[in-house]
Amino acid sequence: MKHILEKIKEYDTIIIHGHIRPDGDCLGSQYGLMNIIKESFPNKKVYVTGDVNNKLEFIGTPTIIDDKLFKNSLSICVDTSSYDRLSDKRINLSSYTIKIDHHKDSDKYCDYEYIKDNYISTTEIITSFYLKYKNILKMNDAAAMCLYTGLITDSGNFTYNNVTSNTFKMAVYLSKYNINIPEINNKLNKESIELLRFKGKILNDFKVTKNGVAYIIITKEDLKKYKISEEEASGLVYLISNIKEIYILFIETKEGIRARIRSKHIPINNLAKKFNGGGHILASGAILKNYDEVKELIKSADLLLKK
Ligand SMILES: [Mn+2]
Repeated sequence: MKHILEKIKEYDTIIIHGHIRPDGDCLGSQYGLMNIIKESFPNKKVYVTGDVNNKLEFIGTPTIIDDKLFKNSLSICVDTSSYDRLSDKRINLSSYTIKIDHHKDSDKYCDYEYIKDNYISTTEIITSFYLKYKNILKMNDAAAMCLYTGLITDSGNFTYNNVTSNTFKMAVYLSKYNINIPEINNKLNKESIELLRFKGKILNDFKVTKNGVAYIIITKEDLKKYKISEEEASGLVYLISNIKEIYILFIETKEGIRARIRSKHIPINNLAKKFNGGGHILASGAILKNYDEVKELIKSADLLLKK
């Protein structure tokens, strides 16, 4: 951690990268860290680069920055386990690269990597980093709001596996700042009529296998018909979470059929790996080439539950 602080001190330009389809933890980490660095070192130039998530624009809206800004800069990649998942991949243009992440099986692609896979969110790591060096670093309300948002989104409001006393400690600390907790919740939970109707469709159409894998397949036509974005639809895997042990959402995307695999107790990361995917023990994903692979994945998941 000391090394990260030293590198932040050393560089005048710092660029913060995140992953494709950024979530609350990704953007919360990007903007949380940006605000801490700006508040602590007002003369440094700090940029957030990468993809936008319209629903989370209250955290911040990244823009793709110019190539020339990378000259003599430090790139920090947050919440992004592999180079492929980076939304802005130009880290080779920077002089030095650091990764801060909480994913298991994080691939090495930076000069220095700080990985804590027992932390619920990357914002938990960044908050801990701040607290460790709070004699040097400064927090502000904006940073606290961003970091808190990552904490609640990646932890399912403090209900998931890997929520620890440290997670709560960080939440207690961040809540001392002027952040509007009900308002963050309102913004995260806001939904359109279309989305609500689409949820109805999922609840009607999901299937359950013999041994108890609940799954739903969402096609491109479904998205079009209900006027739902891929992003919104893929976030709905939780809708079928309370029926059975393993639950999967399949969604047709440009890259292929994306599978979001979730489990309550049985590890499913190896199942995802079998299909060239990966992720956490109880929350993994893969991109499938066709519906034969979809069938195969469902069958493999079903076998995991066979008594
Ligand atoms: Mn995360």
